[in-house]
Amino acid sequence: MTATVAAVDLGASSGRVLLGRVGDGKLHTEEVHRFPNGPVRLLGTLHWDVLALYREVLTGLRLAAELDPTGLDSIGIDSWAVDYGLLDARGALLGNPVHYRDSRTEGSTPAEGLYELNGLQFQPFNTMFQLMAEPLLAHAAQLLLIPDLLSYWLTGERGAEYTNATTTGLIDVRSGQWSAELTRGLPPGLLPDLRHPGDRAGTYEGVPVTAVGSHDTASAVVAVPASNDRFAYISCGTWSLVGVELEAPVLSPESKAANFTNEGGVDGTIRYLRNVMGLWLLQESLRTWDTGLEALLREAEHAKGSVFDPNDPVFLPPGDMPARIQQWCREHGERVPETRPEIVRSILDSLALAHRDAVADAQRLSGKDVEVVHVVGGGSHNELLCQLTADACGLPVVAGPAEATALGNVLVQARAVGAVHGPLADLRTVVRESQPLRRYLPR
Ligand code: LFR
Repeated sequence: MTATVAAVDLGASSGRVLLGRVGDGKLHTEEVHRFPNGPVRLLGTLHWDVLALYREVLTGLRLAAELDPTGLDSIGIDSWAVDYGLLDARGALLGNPVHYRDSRTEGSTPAEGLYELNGLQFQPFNTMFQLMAEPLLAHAAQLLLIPDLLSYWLTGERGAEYTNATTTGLIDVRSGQWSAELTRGLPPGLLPDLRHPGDRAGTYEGVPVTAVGSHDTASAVVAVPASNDRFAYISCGTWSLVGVELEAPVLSPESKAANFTNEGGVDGTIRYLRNVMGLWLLQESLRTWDTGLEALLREAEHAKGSVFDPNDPVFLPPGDMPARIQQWCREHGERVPETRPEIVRSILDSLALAHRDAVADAQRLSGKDVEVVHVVGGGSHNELLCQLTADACGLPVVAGPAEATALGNVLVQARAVGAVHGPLADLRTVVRESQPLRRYLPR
């Protein structure tokens, strides 16, 4: 059987809708719609433009349906994590969703014992901390994470997809259920019933909507083209999510101190990883300079870089990134990069070293040894970053696919409708055999 599915993949800087055809162990995808996404500041608060996103999703689904006259077999939606819309008792949206980079969660601190319960690295923007700063909470009947909200608008049905729900901080990492302890004090019924990747989430114009790994990183990890389980991955886009796939969480004090997270993956796996600030540093620099990347990357190859800590929280909010990087170097006695190529080189050198640290820590803390690092996502196109990462890790890097998130979304749908079978390893074989990949050896 061959299936044709539409994958909606929303990233922090762009969204896309892909048409995927899967059958006979082959995967073919075609991008049918792409649109920009980004924060909108409104009366001092940073929001997403969620209605514009919904309109783009509808446009993309219409274009996908036009390309496939026999009718889509399924639709699946993923996006970045942690952010949500609140609904009132009638199901209407209460206020426009707030962006996780908004300053309302500045100064959050994790309670004692939290890591042992939810297994999550501390990030000030995790949903549970946003809820502590949420003025609309008292008026809310239900909370839907972004992909679940869009899915509700398409289908009229509500649920909480598990992989994304694990990023709220409110799921018990051992049971995989909403934690009674962590959700105490929230309005009763706020959190919808969980559904899992592969579950039916309703229908849109007669087409089944399938829950996928609706956390984009969960979908990306599905499409890592690994040939055995001794791999680390870097899902490299706005963030670099660096880690390994495990069967059980690691909740040791060392793991907590190293700020490693245990996020829920597809098929009950654990995404044991660290958030590294990622290409956000570069995106915000280019936005500040109002310039493109290509020429700068070529110049950066021969430029001198300085090393800064990309995970310093000063880099989290939007704003003048080059100035913050220079300021960081000045304050920490590092040579201050002056030219644009030097700043770009500093970003890439610093990310490569942060990738190395995370790959090394993931192995040390989990006891899992890896022989290859897979770089997936848009960052896999950045040749200099891939080479620097291979050099820093002292391991071969396999780069691609750039659209791993959308491919993971497609494959989980295809499996749900019976066009592909088997465990994640089998889905990964389909990716490996259908996608161009590039290998970088450490120098
Ligand atoms: C990547 C990502 C990360 C998450 C961050 C915020 O797009 O989903 O996994 O930590 O965005 O939601």
